[in-house]
Amino acid sequence: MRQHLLSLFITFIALQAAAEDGHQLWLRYQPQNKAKVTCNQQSPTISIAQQELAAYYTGGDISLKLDATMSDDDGYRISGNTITARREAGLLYGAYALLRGEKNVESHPTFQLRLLNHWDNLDGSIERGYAGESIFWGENAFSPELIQEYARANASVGINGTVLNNVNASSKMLTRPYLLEVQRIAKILRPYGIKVYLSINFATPMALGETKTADPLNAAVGKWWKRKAKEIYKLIPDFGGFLVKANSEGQPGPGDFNRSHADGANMLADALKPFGGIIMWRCFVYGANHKGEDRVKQAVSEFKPLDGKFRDNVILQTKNGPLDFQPREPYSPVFDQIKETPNMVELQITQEYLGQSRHLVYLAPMWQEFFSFVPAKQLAGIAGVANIGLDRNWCGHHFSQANWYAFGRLAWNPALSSETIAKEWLRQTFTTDEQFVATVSQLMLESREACVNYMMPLGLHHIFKFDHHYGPEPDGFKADYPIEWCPVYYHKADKNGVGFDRSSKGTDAVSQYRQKLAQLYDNVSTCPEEYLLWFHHLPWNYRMKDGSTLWESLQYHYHLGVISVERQHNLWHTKLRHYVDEQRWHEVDERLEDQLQNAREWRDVCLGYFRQFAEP
Ligand code: GCV
Repeated sequence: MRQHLLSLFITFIALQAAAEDGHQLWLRYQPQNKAKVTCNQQSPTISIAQQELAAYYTGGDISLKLDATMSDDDGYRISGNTITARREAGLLYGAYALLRGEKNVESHPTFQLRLLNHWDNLDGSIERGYAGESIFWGENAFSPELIQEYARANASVGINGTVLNNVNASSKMLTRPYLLEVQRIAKILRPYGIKVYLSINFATPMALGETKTADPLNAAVGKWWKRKAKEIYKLIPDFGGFLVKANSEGQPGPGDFNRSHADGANMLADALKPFGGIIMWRCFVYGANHKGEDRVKQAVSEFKPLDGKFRDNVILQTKNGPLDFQPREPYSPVFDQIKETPNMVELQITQEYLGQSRHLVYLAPMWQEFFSFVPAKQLAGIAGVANIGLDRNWCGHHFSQANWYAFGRLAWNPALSSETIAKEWLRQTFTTDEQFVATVSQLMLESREACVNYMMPLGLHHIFKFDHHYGPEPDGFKADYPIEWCPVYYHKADKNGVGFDRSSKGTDAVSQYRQKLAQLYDNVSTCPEEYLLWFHHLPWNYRMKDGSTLWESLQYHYHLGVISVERQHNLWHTKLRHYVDEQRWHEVDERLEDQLQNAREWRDVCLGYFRQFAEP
């Protein structure tokens, strides 16, 4: 009996050791301890680069060199067994690049600001988080080891900044106990080349009862922020700056005191300027000053008149699309209209509107679509709303890790193809078997279009279930919603047709786009079909380019979306099984099954709803 128990115990331990829970992300180097790594200087960052290479590099000894003649950014050069960089962080990025397999290259980041935005609340919950609670805040948070692993993962893909809290920010964030926490986090992230930033509540001094108002032009308010900046920089000398959501979805802002976004941003910018900090001011505003105006036009209406009126340490941060992280949107015309103020783009890694952590949707193709319209060189930075939580595998779905990885890689080089990134990630995360890599990368590349098809094809948008945004609710209408949250407001389906008329005959949102595109989108016969119902309201029997009617085409797309997921699930369930360890295979399989059911639900609910108008 004892013998039996012992052997059971040994089997249990062996299984535990083999259990593959995804926690290691794409960082699965095998210890080698073969390389001798030297450097012409020493620092905590350089030590990390040395340790990583000494432990895992297999190709011989390495020398690291700081070289002041290289261009002043985070770039690196790998030449034979030498990594050269201008900055220490560059040596670290070069080390990870070498471990990833890069050889004889010189590489420089396109964006100088490559930031994650965490929508983490101080109680540990995460707004639109689908992978457990916050790694930074709340009862279970703050494990220095975990934060170090997070830092390492980010550094391995070149992310150099992180906003630690939700843009719907608590005023408590800037109180002493929390700032001390920020200091502890910053200390762990610093050697990995990662700066910390905070989201702030614009009314903080007033909310804490330390000023009577939060009016940005009030002298006491300005002074309060200057004092606060001094306090922050004393604790965290390399603090990055503030991210601000103001006068948006109920958040306070300068508008509450009849001041403009520029007044608000500039007051904060002045407070951080002496310390080198920046203000990232979000353009995600609607409702407040523009009631009744098409929501997708409101950011340009609000910010264009202020263009050029911001201090030089203010950057406007705008979501990729003008609405809200839909599976497909045309790009935001803010990027065409704001010319005198630096812009940065906010992408959403967490899949709020793309199946959350239940669906396998690889987002790189969506982000590249954005860059095909908005050249990266026009942008001062890039931010990604993180999909990271306390779940053992960090992101909920094993494949959601690919979106974190892809965000970092594209933030470094937006010209990398989605396919290259997918393959890189697969080889590091699962196996280098080329059959597996070819099949799964193809599956990943098709996954976003599949999602658009089974959720909202042909330019449909925002027909999600209220609030949680997971399933379909095309009939969603409650008089007490803000109208901009009602699906019926967006699809406008009735017996005469479907779609939102944003052409020059409708809300004229098309006119916010640069000339050529404005014309292209305005004219129904030249408008790309993937944006058709975004820009036009059309009869059900409208003829599509392939000769089918709009109604037939809509049905075709919904079915196609479901068929794609069926195929993906089949592949994973049968052909791909033997390439993947049991735990990860099983967890992905289970989620693909859920995804399939949810895709069918989207198809059936949406087509069922539209049918009553299309086939009365
Ligand atoms: C952080 C959408 C989301 C909100 C989010 C907001 C924003 O409305 O549903 O959860 O709030 O965007 O980006 O500020």
